[in-house]
Amino acid sequence: MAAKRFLSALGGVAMTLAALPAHAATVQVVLDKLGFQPVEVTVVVGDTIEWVNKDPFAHTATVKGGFDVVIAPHKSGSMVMNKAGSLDYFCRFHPNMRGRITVTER
Ligand SMILES: [Cu+2]
Repeated sequence: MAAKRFLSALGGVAMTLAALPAHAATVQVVLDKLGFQPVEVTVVVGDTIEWVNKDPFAHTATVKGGFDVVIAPHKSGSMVMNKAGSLDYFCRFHPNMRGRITVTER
């Protein structure tokens, strides 16, 4: 009886851990003076990238064939990274602005 109760409690804990993105983090990338800082970030599946634009003009974080986040001047924009892989992105308005996100499996 006690063992069964213990096992079901364990099951409950495991389910809670799986359901809760308890460790999901938000990683900030600052857009300042026409650059992404840091240029390269590594995150885990489920994490959010938040781009914080300190410039007085708009930027984008754009992945060819992928997402396109427009970040207004002095605002921020974010995107959840839900697939593992490597993403090269750039700003559509300033194509010299480039960055890379590496998303690893949890
Ligand atoms: Cu830009």
